[in-house]
Amino acid sequence: MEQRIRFLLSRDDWYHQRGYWVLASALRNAGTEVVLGGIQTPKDLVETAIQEDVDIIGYRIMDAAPKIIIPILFEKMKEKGIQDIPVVVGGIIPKKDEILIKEAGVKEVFHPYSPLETVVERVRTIAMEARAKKSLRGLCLTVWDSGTLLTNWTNSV
Ligand code: B12
Repeated sequence: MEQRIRFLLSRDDWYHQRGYWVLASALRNAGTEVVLGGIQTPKDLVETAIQEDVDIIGYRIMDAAPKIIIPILFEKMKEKGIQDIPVVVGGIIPKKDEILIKEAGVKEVFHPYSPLETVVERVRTIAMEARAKKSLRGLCLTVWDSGTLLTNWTNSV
């Protein structure tokens, strides 16, 4: 049976809850397992991602400065060795910040009025791609363990 995608959804503010719940139910209706992180700092978010073994991290940013909070998130992810988990961001993201955070590694940024179906489809595609890469990497390591050298293939993953 196909394992369901595990999506960690967190947010930065208390007031703008509606989009958080709307998104959570849309993803859940599409067959995604949504881990509700609630309001989390990057540090807490990383701990939750590890404990819940998620495939993708979603951060809803309504109040914070994305260009400050996202580099902190990536730094914490790297410290804990989970930098391969894709991160998607939505909310109030100024255009200048969008460019910076995408350069830093954010896979996708969603703005107000993005059609929910588009958001859900994109999130699921990104998570599936990351999962496929992860399992291929596991396979490469297994081959390596059994003594066969497949360096070129491993490096291309
Ligand atoms: C409704 C609303 C409120 C409600 C929230 C009610 C609730 N329970 O959620 C209330 C009245 C509480 C509120 C309060 C405030 N608000 Co207000 N609010 C809005 C408003 C009009 C709509 C937000 C909304 O719910 N949209 C509907 C949801 C479904 O859509 P969404 O959030 O845009 O999400 C979509 C995408 O962005 C994406 N998405 C969003 N997040 C994520 C996350 C991930 C991981 C993914 C994949 C996708 C994704 O998916 C959704 C699908 O389309 C926006 C304006 C706007 N057009 O966005 C202002 C807005 C967000 N608010 C704003 C402000 C300033 C405030 C206040 C500070 C105002 C004040 N001075 O008191 C306060 C907050 C108080 C505080 N101390 O922080 C500003 C934010 C400005 C900024 N950050 O730069 C906005 C943009 C209004 C404006 N033009 O100035 N607000």
